[in-house]
Amino acid sequence: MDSPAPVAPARKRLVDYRPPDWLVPEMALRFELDAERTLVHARMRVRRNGAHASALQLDGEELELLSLAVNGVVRPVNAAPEGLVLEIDGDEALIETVVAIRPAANSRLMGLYSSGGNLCTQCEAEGFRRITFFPDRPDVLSRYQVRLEADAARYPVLLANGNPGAAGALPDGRHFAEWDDPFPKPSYLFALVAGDLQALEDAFVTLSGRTVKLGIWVAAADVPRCRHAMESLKASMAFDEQVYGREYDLDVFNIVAVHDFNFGAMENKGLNIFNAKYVLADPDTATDWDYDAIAAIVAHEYFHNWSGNRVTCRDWFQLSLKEGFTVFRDQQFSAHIGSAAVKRIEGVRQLRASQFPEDEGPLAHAVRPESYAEISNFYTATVYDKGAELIRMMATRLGAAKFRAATDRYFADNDGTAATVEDFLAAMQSQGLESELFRRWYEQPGTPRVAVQATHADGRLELLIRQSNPKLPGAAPLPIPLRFALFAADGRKLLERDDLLLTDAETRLSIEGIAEAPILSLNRGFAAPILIEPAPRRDELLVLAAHEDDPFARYEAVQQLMLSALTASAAGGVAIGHDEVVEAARALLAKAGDDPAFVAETLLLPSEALIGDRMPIVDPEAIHAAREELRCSLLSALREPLWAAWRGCDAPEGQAPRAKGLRRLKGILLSLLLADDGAEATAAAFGQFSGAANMTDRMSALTALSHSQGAERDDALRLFAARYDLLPEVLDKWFLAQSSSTRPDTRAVVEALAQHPRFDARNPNRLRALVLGFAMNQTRFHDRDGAGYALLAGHVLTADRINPQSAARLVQPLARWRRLAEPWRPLMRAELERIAHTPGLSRDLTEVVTTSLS
Ligand code: 0A1
Ligand code: ZN
Repeated sequence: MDSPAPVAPARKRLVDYRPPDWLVPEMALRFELDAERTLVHARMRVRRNGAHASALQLDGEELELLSLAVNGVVRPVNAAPEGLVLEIDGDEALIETVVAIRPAANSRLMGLYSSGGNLCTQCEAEGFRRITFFPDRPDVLSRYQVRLEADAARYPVLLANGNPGAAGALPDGRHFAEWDDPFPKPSYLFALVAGDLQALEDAFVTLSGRTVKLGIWVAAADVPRCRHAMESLKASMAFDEQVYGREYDLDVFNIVAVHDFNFGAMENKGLNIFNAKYVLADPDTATDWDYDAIAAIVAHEYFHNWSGNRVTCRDWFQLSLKEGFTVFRDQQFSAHIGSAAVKRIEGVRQLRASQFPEDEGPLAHAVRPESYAEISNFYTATVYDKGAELIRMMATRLGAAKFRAATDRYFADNDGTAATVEDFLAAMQSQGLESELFRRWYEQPGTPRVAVQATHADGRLELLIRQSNPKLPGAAPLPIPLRFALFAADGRKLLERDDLLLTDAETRLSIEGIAEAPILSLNRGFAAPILIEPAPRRDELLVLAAHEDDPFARYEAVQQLMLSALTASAAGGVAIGHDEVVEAARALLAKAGDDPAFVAETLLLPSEALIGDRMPIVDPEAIHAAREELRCSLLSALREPLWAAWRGCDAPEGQAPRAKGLRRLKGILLSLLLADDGAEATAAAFGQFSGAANMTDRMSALTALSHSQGAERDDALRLFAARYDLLPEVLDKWFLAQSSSTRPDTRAVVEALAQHPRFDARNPNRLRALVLGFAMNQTRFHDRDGAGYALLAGHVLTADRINPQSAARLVQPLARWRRLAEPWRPLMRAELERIAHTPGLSRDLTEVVTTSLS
């Protein structure tokens, strides 16, 4: 090794939280905008917070300090690289600074940066310190007044938070615009945008009759592709009024789409900034999945106006206070505008695909972590999605009316403040929730296991229910709402219970009047984010698959049948349980026309990653072989019904739920029809591709073809690239289709695509499509010689010099080395070590790598 092992970076701890020494009630900012060198003039009124003699500490990063004055008295400019420390006499002061920053050179996409010729900002979590000196922490709330000045031709549109004020011309072809935000906010919610943009405009009249002007700002050519985002915004505003009593509070609400963005979108007060992928849509360029994601993310950012902005977080350990709650709110919205059952199935699939593995691996952390080195690494599935599951459990336990009363209380008690998880729990407790118990969920990492032993005799069923958490043996038991039902062997439902709350490590239940030994259906509706052990037997699952009336539980029964066949086959090398899966699939196909969306979700085989998660040691080759074998069994047993169902999937255009369900089913059937890469299916896929009237059908055909050896595959890829060359978010689909291919040449293709003129390692979307797409490709990432891991490690190291947040996310597939079988395990570990021993790594990447190796 060429350098010593890296030292884990210093960590901040929740227990060390102290209120800020100084507050900043008012902040006035003037920007002289320029891509190369922007000048930021800040005037802030600071006030001592309590009786103490501490200096005023201002954070700053990559700022060139040009001048500094305290109460009008100029001070020498000798800023430390990490900020300024100012001794202040008296309890109040006026601090004036001028700094220079370099947006065009900002490849981290944090602070003020340039994207596609426009200027924009990203301040969450700690980006504001890259714009000006400030106590950059969420419990310092200020009233902002902002003046933007820029070249009028290059940046005709100037936007910031709050309501618009004066605007006009300046000498030398420049102009200005002023913005005033009456709501005190933390610095992470600050935003500005300057660019050559046009808006799709609309208006919304609030519950109390105020008219809000809405604008979605994009390049002129993209304006027609903003309609769906606008409809989603208006629907979100109405939903938050109806379901939560929350009204919008400014005169304007603006959204801006940018092509270079680290995450999905950002809830800056009155000026949301979005990754363009989650704004732009029309039937020719966006799949139904894209449409749904846009609606969900527009809603998510809008809902933050209350859960996040009006009530913000005291410190970053409380991140899930705003994120878990807001994800739950956007999930409710998606269920409301689509099919609740299908949304729940999709939500659980996502939770199991990203959060469960996180909770089992070295990067596991509590929903409210106790420490972090780099907060950007904690925008995780655990904080977001498990956090949402915790809110869901509380909402279910209280029931809709009390949950609403509790959220009203939370908003009323904490409006205009920076709150904690305890504040939320207190509001829930006011309506009767067992908040002291639920708090444990925020503190314990790991997915709880619930094991149920049933004994039946003399008409009585005895259940012994045990909970455990392998991450934290002996931890205090969690409150687990366990919804369950009992079924007879002939499918009759014998009993249903929705109100059971497990509070102990062991719970005994005795149920009288059960004539025969029943089949248990546990965790219906996935009411709790837990693993049930053991799964029911295959004969029991067939009964549940046919007779459960809870749609999630019915879905789950089929998935369990598949998983039990797949894990057994992968471990034993012989096909096991295929007949039951075929039987369940045949029954589903027979009912495909009734509920195509449900049938689609249920027919979809568990991913190779999920199969691996259910096995003690992961052998990627055995898992791939087992899954392919099951696909082929399904195809050979059900060839005719599959073809018939695929032909029956023609859907009307548009976003009606049934049409979307039919298209989803069509895509899943097509991929099954291609299980043996037969000529007839390949031709059919190409036919679907070239005849498609929408992106959903086109993309499902391209994805199915991407694995094929047929000549149609290359033709389809070529046609797609030619058609969408100039639309970056669409071209990402083309990169992803190739990096996710199961073909043996995929690694070579990915290496070639990294040299493609349209590949750009500085663009997070493109990097994800090509490199993360490949790293998630369980079939091709795990080469026996470790070349796939080396490829990823190379991109991680390059990315780290450009954008540490990107690098820290890209490296995470390597964190799973411990669970892999030989020969993969040491090869993956070696690549992590290679990264770890590279000098000059960012704090972001160092934290992930050292935690993964420890
Ligand atoms: N609060 C945003 C997530 C977000 C976090 C950090 C970002 O920049 C590095 C951007 C967005 C949300 O939950 O949508
Ligand atoms: Zn959020």
